[in-house]
Amino acid sequence: MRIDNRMMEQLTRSAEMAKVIDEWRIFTHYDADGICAGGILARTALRAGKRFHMTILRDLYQSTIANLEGTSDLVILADMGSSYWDLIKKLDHAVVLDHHKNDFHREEHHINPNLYGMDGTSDLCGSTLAFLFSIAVDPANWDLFPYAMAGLVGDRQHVPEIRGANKAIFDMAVDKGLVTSVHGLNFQGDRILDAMVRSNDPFIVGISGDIDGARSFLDECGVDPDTPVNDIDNNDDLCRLIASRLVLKVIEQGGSFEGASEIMTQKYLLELDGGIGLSARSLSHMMNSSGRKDSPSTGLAAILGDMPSLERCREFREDYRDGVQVELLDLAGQVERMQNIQFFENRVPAMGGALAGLGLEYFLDRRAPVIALTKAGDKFKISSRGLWSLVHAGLDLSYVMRTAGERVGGVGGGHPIASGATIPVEKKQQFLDLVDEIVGEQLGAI
Ligand SMILES: [Mn+2]
Repeated sequence: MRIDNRMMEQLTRSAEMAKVIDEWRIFTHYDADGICAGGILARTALRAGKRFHMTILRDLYQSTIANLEGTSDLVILADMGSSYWDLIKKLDHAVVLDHHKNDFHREEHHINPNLYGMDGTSDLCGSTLAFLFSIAVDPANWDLFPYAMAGLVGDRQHVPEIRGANKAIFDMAVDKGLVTSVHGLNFQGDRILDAMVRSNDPFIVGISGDIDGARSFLDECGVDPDTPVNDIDNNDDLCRLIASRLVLKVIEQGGSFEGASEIMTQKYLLELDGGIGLSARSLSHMMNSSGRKDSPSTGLAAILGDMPSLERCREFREDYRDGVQVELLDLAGQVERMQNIQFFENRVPAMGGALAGLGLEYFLDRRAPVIALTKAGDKFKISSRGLWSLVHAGLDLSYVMRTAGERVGGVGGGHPIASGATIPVEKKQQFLDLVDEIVGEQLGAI
């Protein structure tokens, strides 16, 4: 697939506008995709001799845009902005590089794959779109591709395979030697035992968070627990033996097709500045964790080449991974079932989406989307997650969250498979009832 020509022409026109403005105000989202998009834009700005100011946001509010009124700076919104396009377009110089669904039509400087016949859920993410903008500013920015790749993996657009415009960019990056792909076990870490025990994705009951269980599993496979993960990846027979037994375990624990397919994976190996080798997944997790630990600027600094920040992101990642695991081990007992959905009250801020997604993929009822509610002051922050099998059956969580959110005086939106909302705390039950009803309509339940 080629990248849509009209979109590329628009990116070029937006890049031309950007090149003549010296001050760039960049807004981006605090997840891995957003931070990577922001990092790519920051480096693009620096290389073009611009001053930039970056704001990394959990949510974009109308007031943020209202405050920009009258500025002569270039305003770039990455991984967000489409929903406020009617306000943003009134600014003198603004570019939106978003991939979330919206109700607008194509207009100058509003760049969103959904407006160009592509699917923003799978074909292009915030960071691959920011990357296209970056190479439209200067083709020498191709070397920033590793960050686009990490963002793509962060938004899970590599599952079940890299598609659409992402694929076109990826293929070119492979040709340029900017990424190497290797098939192997989907465990991150040096030694197999530690990598399996700490793994949340795949989450394998009796192995994840269970060192004795993992040890005896490896024993049954005849594998030394200290074997480097790389050595197993390089040994086809051993790799297949372990993988086939793990797939069986995931199926036995009620895991989804997506979950079972996570055991073996395509690993995308990147090389960062200073010759640092990392997998796209590790880099994306590091960026994601810096955001979740309320320090997305550390992730940004790492992308700008600061080595201590990269190290700090690695620590954030370990902490976050362990924290998610503690919650996952306890999740099954907390989930409540309604007719068409299941939900839980999440205890740890910024973990709701991850827990909902992982729980659904690996051990919760695969027939019902999962809603995580996290209390924040007088609001609930809602994260909802589905599976592709549910989306193919008609589920559109973007519509569900927007509609149910608005009906109880909140806001919501996102992607069909993963979406969010913010609602007044006292509307919890009304909101859940609405979500249950709309999901039931979508999935054709009685
Ligand atoms: Mn994104």
